[in-house]
Parts: sequence; structure tokens; C-alpha cells
Amino acid sequence: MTIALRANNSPSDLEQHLAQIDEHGITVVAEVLSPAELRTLPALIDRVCAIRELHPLQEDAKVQNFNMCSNLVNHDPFFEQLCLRPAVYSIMQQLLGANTVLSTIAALEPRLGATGENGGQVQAMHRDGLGGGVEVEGLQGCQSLWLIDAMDQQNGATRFGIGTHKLTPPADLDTEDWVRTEGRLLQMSLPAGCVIIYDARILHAMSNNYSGRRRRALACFYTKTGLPRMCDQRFYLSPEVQQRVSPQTRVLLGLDSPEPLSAGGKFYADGDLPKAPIVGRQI
Ligand SMILES: O=C(O)CCC(=O)C(=O)O
Repeated sequence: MTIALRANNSPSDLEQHLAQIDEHGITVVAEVLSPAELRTLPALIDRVCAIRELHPLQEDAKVQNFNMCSNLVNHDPFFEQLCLRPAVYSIMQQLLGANTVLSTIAALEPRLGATGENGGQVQAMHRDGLGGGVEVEGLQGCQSLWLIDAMDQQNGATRFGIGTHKLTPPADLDTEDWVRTEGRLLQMSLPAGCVIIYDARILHAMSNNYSGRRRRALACFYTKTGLPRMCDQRFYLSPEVQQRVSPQTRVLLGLDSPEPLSAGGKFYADGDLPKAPIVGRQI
């Protein structure tokens, strides 16, 4: 099984990407980040990963296998415009509505040589919920992984269960064994600069990096408007940044939306949201 890479520059490209997401749960948009951006972004990602702001409610001890940083719009102006890039945003708007909201934007990478328990994978196969274990019903959220480095089986490429956004794994089998025996397991080699877009319900997982090569990515999770967010930017973004962003960015970040504030996929009607820990770490 293969997923064809394709740019998203025309109505027929867009149609193909939407068809691929519907059938397989995943599509890959080619050449979204420019060669110039790919020269400067690695240092920027390293800088924010050294700040290491975690998601609200996330515990540092549970994410030791990852270099990461969330709430990126707060850490550099580059990220204010990124998620509006038409090659990705047009797909998200078709799937989630014109006023789709960015629930979280984070840098993410498997640490070199890190493994899961008993030498297993750093991450087990899962679906992406709204945060805090809240499952999505129907197509309510879509993840995008923006590749800053090339990705392959040796440096921790994401494993996907193709088509599993529409399937329920049998409860008595190990999920990944089931995905494999069904012939649905796919771990692609992909170039830096492309963006993997996937239905939040597809089974997937980050993999071990055995290679000594970096595998940095940006994970930008878009949802339908009105849902609880992982990192509500009305609360976690500084007032200065909220004031300066463009009207289009305000819509994407849901800065003027009427529902109660939220964090970790949960509404906080009293506005008393948990802090997002900033733990700092050499990468
Ligand atoms: O970075 C990846 O390969 C996937 C990460 C992921 O699925 C997650 O953190 O939930």
C-alpha cells in the first residue's frame, strides 16, 4: 500500500487529497515548506525545544522520550502565519469548516536512541482525541505533521494503520498486531518540507529513532469550532501576541469564540485553567 505525495496547488489537487483522506484516513501534501525555510527552521525548532513548554496537564516524566514544545505561537512570530498556509489550510477548512480552530501547535521529535518499555516503540498506536483522553466522534479533528527533517524507518517515521479511521480493532487483540495482520501497517519515507495530514481517528504512533539522525516535526491539530481545545490560545497566548495577530489568525486561533475556555480537551466554565509547565531542557 502506498500514499502518493502531491502538491496542493489546484482544485483537482484538493479533490485528490480529500478523496485520499476519506478512503485511507491520510494524505501527504508535497513541498509546503520552502528550501529557505528548511535551512532556518531546524535551529528555530531546537530553540523552542530548549524552552520545552508542555501542554496544560502534561507531566514531564511521561514525555521523556520526546523533544517537544507546545504553544509555539507564543514563542516565535513565524508560527502566526504558518497554519494558514493554503496548501494545508484549504484541506482543513473543507474537512472541518471555514472557521476551523487550531487546538494546539507543538514541535515534536523522538529523542535519539530513546525506546519504550522493554525496548519497544516510544509510542503505542492510538487515535488523537481532543486532548485529555476525550475521543472524537465523526470527523471533528485533523492532525498535520510538518516535516522539518526527512523521515524514514530508521529515524522514527510515524507508523499508520491505513484505513483504520473507519474501523474498530477487536478488543481481544494487540492493536498494532491487528493492524499488521490486516496488511494496513505503513511507515513511509518522506522528504523534509511535506505535510502529512490525517483524520484524528486513524491509528498511528511515533517510532524509535535508531539512526542518529534528527526527526523534527511540527504537529498542528485543527478541530471544528466550538470544541474544547488542548491548548486554548485565548488563555495561553500572551496578550501582546493576541493583540498583534492578523484577523485571519484570530479566526484560526479562535481568539474571539464565545464558548468557555478549555485545556486538555476539557471546558473550564470557571476560567480556572491549569498552568502549562515550562520545564526547559538541553536537547
Ligand atoms: O510525531 C509522530 O510521529 C506522531 C506523534 C503522535 O502521534 C502523538 O504524539 O500523538
